[in-house]
Amino acid sequence: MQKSDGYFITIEGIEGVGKSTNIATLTKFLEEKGVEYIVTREPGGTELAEKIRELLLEISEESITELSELLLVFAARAQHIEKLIKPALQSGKWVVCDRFTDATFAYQGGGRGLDQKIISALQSMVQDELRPDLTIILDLDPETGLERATKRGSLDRFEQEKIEFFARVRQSYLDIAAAEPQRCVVVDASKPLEAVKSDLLNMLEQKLGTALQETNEQ
Ligand code: Z5A
Repeated sequence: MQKSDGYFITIEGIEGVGKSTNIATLTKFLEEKGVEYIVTREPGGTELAEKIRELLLEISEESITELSELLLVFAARAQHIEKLIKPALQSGKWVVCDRFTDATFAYQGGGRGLDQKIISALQSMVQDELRPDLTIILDLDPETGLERATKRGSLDRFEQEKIEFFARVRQSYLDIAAAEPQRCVVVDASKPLEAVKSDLLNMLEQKLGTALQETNEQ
């Protein structure tokens, strides 16, 4: 990416962790700083990728194999990157994405137990050099996350997994954060919403100073 390109932020965590809720805080922050941005999500973000999302989330009679699930996730991502993410970044917009490839390492890798090397190979093939500039990992114990998700309504195919599955997903996210401290920030999402919001805003002020200055100078 060129210097004039936008900044790529992803937000991650297990179900019910509060991604949607905290994206609202993040986008309000960007608006106040005068940043042009788009918000998108994975799987999804384009018409075709949203159709793939439906296939991934619906509960159907024919079970999806682990490899099919992985390939569907990357098929949606390939479309999303070429049709939405890259054009937005190249036009100087910031991109806020609800989940990205860390979710694949966490769910298909940690959760399902698929080989990380296969995921890395697909990542290189589909994304080339594209990686998030900042990844916010909202961290919460799976019991609380599922409790929050359950209160919200009926559960999708992933949300019906056992608690052990989500414990592995959570651990994978924490491993990613430990391996890439420059890119990833872990926010404790078990606190009351106002406290999470305040932690998030403090972190954004600290982390985004240079990027905001560069954007405003362009
Ligand atoms: N998936 C995958 O397997 N591989 C991949 O590569 C990708 C995805 C990209 C869809 O994702 C599924 O796709 C996902 C993994 C898989 N698995 N599932 N399920 P999704 O992001 O659309 O699904 P989700 O995780 O269920 O997200 P969500 O439904 O949007 O939840 P959320 O955004 O994290 O939570 P929320 O809606 O903001 O908050 C949930 C409730 O908790 C709500 O009532 C809030 O008011 C409340 N809340 C939030 N924060 C707090 C605090 N701090 N205290 C108390 N209550 C709170």
